[in-house]
Amino acid sequence: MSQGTTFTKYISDCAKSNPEVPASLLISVANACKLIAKQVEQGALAGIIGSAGSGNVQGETQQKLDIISNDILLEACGKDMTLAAMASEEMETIFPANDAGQFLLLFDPLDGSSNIDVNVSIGTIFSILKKQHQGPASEKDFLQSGNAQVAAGYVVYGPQTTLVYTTGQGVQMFTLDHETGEFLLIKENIQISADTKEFAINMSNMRHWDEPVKRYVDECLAGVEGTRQKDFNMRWIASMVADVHRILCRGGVFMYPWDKRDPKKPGKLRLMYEANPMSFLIEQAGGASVNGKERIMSLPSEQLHQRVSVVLGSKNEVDLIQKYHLGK
Ligand code: P6P
Repeated sequence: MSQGTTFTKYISDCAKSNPEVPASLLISVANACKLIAKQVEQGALAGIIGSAGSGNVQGETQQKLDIISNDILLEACGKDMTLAAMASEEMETIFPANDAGQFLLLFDPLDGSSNIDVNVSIGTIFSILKKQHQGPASEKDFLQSGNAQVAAGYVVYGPQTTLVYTTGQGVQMFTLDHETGEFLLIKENIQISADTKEFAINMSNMRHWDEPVKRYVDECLAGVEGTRQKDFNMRWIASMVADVHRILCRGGVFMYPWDKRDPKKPGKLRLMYEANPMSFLIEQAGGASVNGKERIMSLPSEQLHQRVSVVLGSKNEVDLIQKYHLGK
């Protein structure tokens, strides 16, 4: 389809040839994100910067915009008759929508919110599953592996407000035209280069990493004089959406690995509404996504807010890191 096609037309046309596509729900999510973008752009002008003075189920301090974004998604998507229930990083349990709905929506309403106060890119991450039975949805219905996702994506609120999604037919990218209020197609079937010279990890945690991660990063830092025989660049935005968007645009590898600070915690990021949706996008774009040893999208889902170690991006780099984790 041609550049400039609206998201609504694009996804509606896709749904005509593939009834599995949750078109109505994707449009509801996109419309909610337009409203979130308006709030994010206002920032201090709307008095919505800073902490809400409450904590979420993760034990993290909620920013005012976390709650505003969550409420916008509940309100906008709750009216969608195809949606059975929602789950969010900001809510302990599920939020019922329409008992007759066939889809389940999971989201991190505003990922990277520590960047809100300093005007650095943040984003909304979403994942859509199918309800596997008739009638009201329960929390158990959400506990499906990443392979079961029927759609996933994010909206990054940065210099542009850009929506990236997949329904398993490749990865498409749309940018919000503030004149018309429409997301317009800018790129189809995005593919990530298998090799890269750019890695993203929070280097301040180096002393806590497991050996395979330390080995990989040390080899990157050794540059052209080392075993990799090339120099690497490092980026860390502390906003997964922004780091993943960069990787979809120019390749790279993103790591938030398990570390020794809290050995019982498998990782910082959440499987259901961060790692699974981003892994779907990355794999659809020809990349790879593992928890170190295993493919993330094949992992069983045991709890709504379970955490996972994440290594994703350019396939050859992820394969090398996985090899190190497997002791090869
Ligand atoms: P750190 C944001 O809070 C987030 O969940 C991801 O978006 C981001 O990649 C990571 O945490 C940043 O974590 O420990 O570097 O602040």
